[in-house]
Order: sequence, then C-alpha cells, then structure tokens
Amino acid sequence: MYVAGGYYHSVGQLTNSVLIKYNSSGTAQWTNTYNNGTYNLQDAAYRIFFSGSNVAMIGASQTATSPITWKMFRNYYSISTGSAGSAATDYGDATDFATVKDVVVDGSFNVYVAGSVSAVGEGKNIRVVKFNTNLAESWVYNYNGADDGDDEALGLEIEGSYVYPTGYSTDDDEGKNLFAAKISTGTGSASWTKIIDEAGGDDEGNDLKYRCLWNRLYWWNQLQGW
Ligand SMILES: [Ca+2]
Ligand SMILES: [Ca+2]
Ligand SMILES: [Ca+2]
Repeated sequence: MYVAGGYYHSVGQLTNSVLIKYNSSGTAQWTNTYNNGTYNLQDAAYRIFFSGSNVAMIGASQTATSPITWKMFRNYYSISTGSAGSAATDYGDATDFATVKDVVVDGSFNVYVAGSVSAVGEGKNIRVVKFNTNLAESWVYNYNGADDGDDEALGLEIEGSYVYPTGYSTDDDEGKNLFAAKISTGTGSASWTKIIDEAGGDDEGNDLKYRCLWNRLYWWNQLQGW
C-alpha cells in the first residue's frame, strides 16, 4: 500500500510532500519526501500512479506568496527500493495555479489538473490543464464567469476522451452556482458548460457534492446525448 500527502518539515521548508510504501502487515518499507528547493514553500502530493517498475507521486509546489501560486511536479521512484527513478522529477513550470484541487492521470500517463488561476479584475478563474508525460503543458482551459467573481474547479473526472471539471462560479445576484463542463482531452475545448443555480442563494458544497452533481450530469449526458 502506498500513501502520499504532505507533512510539516520546518520553518525553512514549510510542508514537504511524502510518499510511503507499506507492506501487507502495515510496516513501512521506504519513505520518500520532496521539497522544491527553488522556493522552499509548501509542497504536497495529490495523486499516485504506477508505471512499469516505478511508482509516481504527482503534487504541487507553492512558488509565490502574494498572490499565492502553485506549479505541478512529478517524481518517479522504484517500487522495490524507493530509489529515485530514471526520470526523477519533472516540473510543470509553464503553468501557474492559484489553487490545485484535483489531479487525474489517463492510461497514457498524461496528467490533468483542476483548480483555479488568479486574473486581475476577474478574481479566481477555473483552470484545467493537460500535461504530457514530461509534464509539459498540452493545453489550458480557463473559465471566467460573467460577473468576474471567484470561479474554481473542485473536482475532475475522466471518461473516455473527455474530462469533466466541477466546481462553482460566482454570480453577483445568485451567489455561488454549481459549475460543470465537458472538455475534450485532445483539444482542451469545451463541448458544453453548465451553470446551475438551485434557488438564487449560495450553492456551495464540498467535493463530494460536486461529484454527485457530476454523476447527475453524466447520466443526463447519456440520456440526452450531450
Ligand atoms: Ca516545502
Ligand atoms: Ca472569475
Ligand atoms: Ca446560487
């Protein structure tokens, strides 16, 4: 079993990401930690995947404090020994996020990241990015609501050749509204976006609720052929 996340290291490095391998008895076999030494700020892991004899940890490193920005990283380690793999660390240096909320990996080891980006005069905007196997940017999808409020993706699902971000978009009159979109994994363009206001109030929930919304939309998609 493998566990990944973040832990507080020190004032000089803040949190660092960590990946631990346990055997079936629950005894740790090896532990790897990672601090992006260029910035020495917060680092945390979001997703684990396996590739041949390696296990990979995908995470985000904070790269600025005002405003806060994050960039993605990915480390490979040998499953058996825990030593750094051949392509030890790749960086998604081209792409800034204000928040990173969910990461998915497809069968070809492309990486999809959902969260937000800060834009002057637009608050946060929804951001979904596809990175290739070297963590180079393939495409960027940004969404700003009509009222230039805060918009953020909180969850991401992949189904066939589409990714589906869910989250919220802020409306001046309706507060937060639920957001969902269907985005081509090949091009990064959206087939549709949905903004749902239940009753004019603040439609805010946790990630689970957004995922439930995604399931509803998925089945509507199947029924209505979106
Ligand atoms: Ca750190
Ligand atoms: Ca916005
Ligand atoms: Ca609302």
